[in-house]
Amino acid sequence: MAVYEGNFVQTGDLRLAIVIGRFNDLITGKLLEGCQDGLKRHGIDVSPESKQVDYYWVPGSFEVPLVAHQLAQSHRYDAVICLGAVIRGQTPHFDYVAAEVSKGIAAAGFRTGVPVIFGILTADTLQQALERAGVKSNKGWEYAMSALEMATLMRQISPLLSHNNRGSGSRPPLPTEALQAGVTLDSTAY
Ligand code: INI
Repeated sequence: MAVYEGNFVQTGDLRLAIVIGRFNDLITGKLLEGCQDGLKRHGIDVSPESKQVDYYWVPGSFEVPLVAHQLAQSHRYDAVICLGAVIRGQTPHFDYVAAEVSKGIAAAGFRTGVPVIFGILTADTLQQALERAGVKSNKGWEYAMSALEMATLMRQISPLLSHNNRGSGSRPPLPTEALQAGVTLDSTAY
């Protein structure tokens, strides 16, 4: 049996992209700060001179998936972190923006095989958003941790995949279920 899981320590050579929506930048700026804080404390250089992290600003959450998809498709990055804030009440099209951005971010990950982290804060009010963006806790930190965990996990999974068959000999490709979180693999079978 083999158990695969990501970690927060093998971060030295990870490359990350962060896509940030300017809309509601009072909130997204705070999410970015929390995200950078989490990355920095786990060994990632987040400075302006960084060769590990690149930042991409877009007008709003709706534009995030397109850029995230392009960046993931470039395979320059081990993970793409998407940051945005969609607040109900500020717009009648809250539901449209929220639905499209969540579907788009999920699609970007599925289509490219690169972890694309859903760091879009949805809230009913500005107050609620503020509380999750630094006043009580900062969700940006959690998004950073998800990126590190997924990036380090995918580095372990990648050599096992049939299209990237380094070192797996004549063993059959992994079943799709094996790529789901929490599944343990029988290493004698694969
Ligand atoms: N963009 C957001 O990131 N959050 C919102 O709450 C929001 N609202 O409320 O409208 C929002 N709208 C802008 C949208 O993301 C696009 O940038 C815009 O529609 C242009 O395509």
